[in-house]
Amino acid sequence: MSMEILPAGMWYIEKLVPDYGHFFVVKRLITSHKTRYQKIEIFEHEVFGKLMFLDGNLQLATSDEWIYHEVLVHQPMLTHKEPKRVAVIGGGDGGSLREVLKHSCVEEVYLVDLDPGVIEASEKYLPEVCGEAFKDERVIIVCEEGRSFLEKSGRFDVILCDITDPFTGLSAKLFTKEFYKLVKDRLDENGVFATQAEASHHSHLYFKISFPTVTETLRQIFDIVVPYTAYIPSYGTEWGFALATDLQESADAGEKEIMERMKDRCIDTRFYTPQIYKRLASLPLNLQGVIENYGEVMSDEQAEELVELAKRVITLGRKISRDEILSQGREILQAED
Ligand code: AG3
Repeated sequence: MSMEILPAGMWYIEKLVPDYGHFFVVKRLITSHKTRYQKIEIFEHEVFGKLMFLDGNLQLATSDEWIYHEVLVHQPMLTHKEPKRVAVIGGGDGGSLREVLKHSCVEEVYLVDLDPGVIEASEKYLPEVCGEAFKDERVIIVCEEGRSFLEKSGRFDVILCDITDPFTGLSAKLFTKEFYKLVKDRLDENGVFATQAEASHHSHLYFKISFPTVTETLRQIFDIVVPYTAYIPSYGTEWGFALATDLQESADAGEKEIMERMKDRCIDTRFYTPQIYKRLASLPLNLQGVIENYGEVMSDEQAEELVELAKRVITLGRKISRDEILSQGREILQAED
């Protein structure tokens, strides 16, 4: 739930799924405004630092955004032997961009975010996240939908999706097999792709697009898919990611190689270590089971349905039963606000 005004001391409630969520006590409101695409809210919290929400969904907290960004970025970047050309889809806050730029081999990075308002807000209110990343001469900023950008772009060594949750509608079509096919076409033959892939332990129990469906959908398109997870304290849950490539050799990189690559590229991290590389991708048995049992292939057609449903329900604003919510996805919940 997002509020028009967020006075200090108020509880900001993020409904994570239809039947549970988090609340954060607002210490100081920094901004609450609408862009053409979404509502941006940034406020300070005693422990989590600054928090940024888009349409009521938490994107980052300054206390731990570096865990999310290091994991999303370094896992694929270190899997590749020498990434020079990189595209970040989404990531308008600049955190992923900052991590990509740490790799000294990088020559060119496209940051492709639909909403210039997120970039502006980050530059203005979250300098600790974006630093000088947007000003780096290797960076090309493109404010465009990720898919239409890739349809006409050149090829990349690494493509990353740092995108919002699919149930919000804006990014649903960046989780489908048609999109992943396009990503594969835009990767060099040694190319590596990675995406955020929703909450690893429970997303499949609530949403149509979830950690196991992202993994399974990627498996339709790429030879090697490595789902991985990390605990992000401000998300209150373990978060899923997925890496995909067609090159077996890259997926087999060992601790020594990763250590050398980190050293050669002068990468300085707060969370990531060469040992973490394998640990992130060592899924416990229950999560392996989730992928096996709930993995489904997502198509554009299904994603479109999801977006339509979200729009319809928001317009109707009707109350619905928990069962209906669970079967149709979290977007319906917003109608209850
Ligand atoms: N990108 C999407 C993270 C989604 C987290 N969702 C949630 N906690 N409900 C984050 C953008 C950071 N660059």
